[in-house]
This record gives sequence, C-alpha cells and structure tokens, in this order.
Amino acid sequence: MSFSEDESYLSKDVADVDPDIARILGAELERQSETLEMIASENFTSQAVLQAVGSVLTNKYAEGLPGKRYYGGCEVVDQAEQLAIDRAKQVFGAVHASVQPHSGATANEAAYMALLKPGDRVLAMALDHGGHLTHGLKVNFSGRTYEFHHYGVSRETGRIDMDEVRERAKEVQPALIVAGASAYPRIIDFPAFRQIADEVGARFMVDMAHIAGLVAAEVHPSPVPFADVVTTTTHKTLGGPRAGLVVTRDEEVGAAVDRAIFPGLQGGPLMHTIAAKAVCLGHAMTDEFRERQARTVTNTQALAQGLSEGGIAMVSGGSDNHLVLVDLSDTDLTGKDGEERLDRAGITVNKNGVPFDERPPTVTSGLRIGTPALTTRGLGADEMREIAAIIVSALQSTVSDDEMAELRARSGAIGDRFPLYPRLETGSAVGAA
Ligand code: DSN
Repeated sequence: MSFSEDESYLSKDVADVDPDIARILGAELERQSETLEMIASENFTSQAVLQAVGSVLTNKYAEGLPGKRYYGGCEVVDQAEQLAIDRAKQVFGAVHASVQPHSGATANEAAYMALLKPGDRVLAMALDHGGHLTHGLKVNFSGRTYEFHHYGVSRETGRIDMDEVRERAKEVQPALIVAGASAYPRIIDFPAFRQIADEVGARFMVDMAHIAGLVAAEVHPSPVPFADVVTTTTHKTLGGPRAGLVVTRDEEVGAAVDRAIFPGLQGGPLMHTIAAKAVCLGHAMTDEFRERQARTVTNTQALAQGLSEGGIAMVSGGSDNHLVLVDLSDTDLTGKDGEERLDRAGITVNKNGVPFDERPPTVTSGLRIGTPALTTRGLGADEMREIAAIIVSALQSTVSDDEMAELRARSGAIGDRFPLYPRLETGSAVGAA
C-alpha cells in the first residue's frame, strides 16, 4: 500500500469507504426526524455530545484513573475524565463520582460488587411492576449472583406502597435495598426507603437511570443524600451519550465502586464517551437544561390529561415524571397491537407489561410513553395535547387504514415544525458539520 493510500485510509469519509453503513446512518437520521420518538428511555443528544463521541479520544487506552494510569500519553484524556468527575459531583451534589461505566447495567453490577458478596440477599422492585432486569431477573447476572427478592406496586393505586416495602424488608432481611424503576410514573420516596433500610440494617442503592435529568434539574427529589450508592445511565432524561455513571455521598464507598469497575468489571474506559459525559454534564448546569427538564414533566402531564380525556386508562391515573404507562388490560387491544398501531401513526413507543398483567411479556397489556426526546426537540404542551389526540384515535378499534394514514400525516407535520439536527444532512449523519 502506498503512502497516499495510507493517508486516505485515515481521511476518507464513511460514505466513500462503506456506502452500506453510510446509507444506514442516513436512514436512521431520517427515521428519527420523520417520526415522533416517545420511547421513555430515549432522548436526542446534542450535536456537541455527538462530536465528542465521534472524536479521536476513541483511540486512547487509559486503564486506571486520572493521574494513576497504566498507559503513557494520558495527560490529555485525564483532563476530560477529571472534568466529567467534577461536573458529575457538582450536578448531583455528590462526594465521589465514577464516570467509567460503559452502561447502566455495568454501573449496577459495580454497585453490587462494591456493596455485596455473592449470595447476599437484595430487595428490589419487581421487573413486572416496573423494575429493571439488572434488579434481579433470574437469567441476568444480578439474579444469578445474588439472592433477589422483590416488592411491587399496590393493585389499588399503582404506586409503591411503603408499608409493603417495610414488611418485605422485615421478612427478607436484605443486605441491600434497591429503589429505581424503568416504568414507574410517580415520584419515588427516597427518605422512606432510607428509613426502612436503616430499620433492617441494609445498605440502600438507587438506580435513577430514568429520572437522572429530572434529578439534576431538581424537578424530582434527589436520592443522593439518602442512598449509599446512586447509579444511572447518561442517555435517558439526562440526554448525554449512551453510557453509565455512579455517584456516592461517601469517598470510601466511591473508591470501592471505582475498584469494582476497574479492574473488577471493565478494562479500558471509553474516553470519547467520558468526554461526551463531561459535555452532557456541562449542559446539565445550564438554565436551558433546567427549563427542558421542567417542560418534560409538564409535557407528560399535558399528554396524560389528553389521554385521560380520550378515555385511555393509565397505571396510577397519570404521571409525576417523564412517562405514562397506558393500561390496556380492560380492552381487547394488547400492548403489542398498540405499539404497532402507534408505529403506523408515526409515533414510536414500546409495549410494556403493566402491574398484575395477565398477558405474556411478548404481548403485554401496556404502552410506555415518554416525553424526553420530543421535549428536547422543542415540543411543548400544545403539541402534547395534539399527540394525545392522535394516540387516542389510533387506539380506537374502528380506525380505518385511511384514518391511520391521516394520523401519520398529522404526526409528520408536528415533527416538521421542530427540525432535528438541522446541521446534519441525511447523507452525513456522522458529520461534525
Ligand atoms: N432498557 C431501558 C429502558 O428502556 O428503560 C432500561 O435500561
């Protein structure tokens, strides 16, 4: 290979090198632009975050921590990680931050490793009541390594019943209690969890992945003053790169989490993603971010109100946060049907089990619908009311193909009013423009 070929290997665009992948990148940008994205765990990250993720920091090995690495040449990436650590501590009011977890699942694994021995008992929210697979699903590492027991929500209210949690904690005598959920529309009472943990001599961990952005903006109470360890992803309400983060209020526990991540679970950290976490945490210090998180909540409330007025039932009757859980149990429509119908109407959501669901997890009786991504795109309460009306119509048993096409056109028209990534062309979805 000649020198000039070498040079072009490093310099060519993906469109020149790999047209198949370039087409896919463009098509995904188009899909994200042309549909209304309402998966509660998704968001649109900023172009600044995309630039950090697509940067030369991906080339660097940096096992260890800033100033204590196992590789040379880390003096630049050290600065990125230190900024991410300092900003995470400031944003969440924490004493220690570990910014290396590749994902929320790894963050949880590290927290367990720091606090537990294999076989220890843990009490967490049941997956089929809104919990997460890393909170003790039998086939997950969590359920295989530790003895998980679960609490759920009350059948009457759809909310976590703290008396039931206390009863379960007294029965189980866990070493650790976990709060946090993937499909829970209400505020979680962290002080009450702490009190129960203290009563039974357990540690307390919160997985705030879904609500981290709301917590950072103080539109949801913070778990940090109450929990021994708080884990999160950085890409949900927080709106950063796809990755994880752990914060603690105690230096010693934080150091144990660091050791659990490396060398316990991971090798080289993803320095490009860590730089992107720093960018996203920088965003989280701005008034613009706080306004967006507050609007995420008011948007969900406008959506919930519109759905309720259209006769759609929701678990717990509404929402305090970024998502609603539509309950189709009393209808002939399944969650799977509902997801497909909304997809045809140009709205992307996911089918989701509801508490006490009698349909199997591949079918379900629920739809989880979230507002973070569309709120980031700029939509407000008026658009949410319009979207609620589209959802209500799409879920009617009598909806015809023509009506569905009209609903899709209405969704598309809403999206057109809020352009996504205007500086990116569909053919250059990775462009730093
Ligand atoms: N899979 C994520 C969600 O959709 O909520 C949680 O990790």
